[in-house]
Amino acid sequence: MRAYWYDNEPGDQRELHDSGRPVDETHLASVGILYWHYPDVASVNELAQERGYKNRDECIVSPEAMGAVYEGKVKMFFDEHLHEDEEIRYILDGTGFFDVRGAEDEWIRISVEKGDLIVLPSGIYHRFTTDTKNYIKAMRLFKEEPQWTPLNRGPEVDQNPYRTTYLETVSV
Ligand code: KMT
Ligand code: NI
Repeated sequence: MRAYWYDNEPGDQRELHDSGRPVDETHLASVGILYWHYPDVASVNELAQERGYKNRDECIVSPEAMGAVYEGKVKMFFDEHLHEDEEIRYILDGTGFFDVRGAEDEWIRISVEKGDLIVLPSGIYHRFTTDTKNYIKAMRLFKEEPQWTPLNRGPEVDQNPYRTTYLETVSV
């Protein structure tokens, strides 16, 4: 895992877009991001138990696994959105980027690889993309039934109670 400020330059979302300015663990913690590097699934099982995650699935994002819909899916994952639940991903193989909004609404790019586990708090605006290798396999953890409701950023979602509650946790 490595985090840095996104450069906001045009170009393929799958490129690094590294501004050269790192984001440290303290800043990530201040916006509610948690992460660990777990060598195997036993540690994931412990975390899932502690946080009350009953369900999980695995998804592969790659042209081989998705065929013709791959490019469209990658664009969809990259639409800025939030969820009313935490988003937990454990990277089983491959690499990719989670972009999250920092304390002043600028993009932070979090580069993830095999063994990384990331927790995005409910209400944080974020997006996901594969990188130029076009392959990631991730475990998605869910508290209850697998569900995935991205709420895309807009005036209405800005007023969502999970969003406003989240903002209270990051304001100083
Ligand atoms: C997400 O949250 O955008 C995804 O789950 C994408 C696939 S998992 C890396
Ligand atoms: Ni999401």
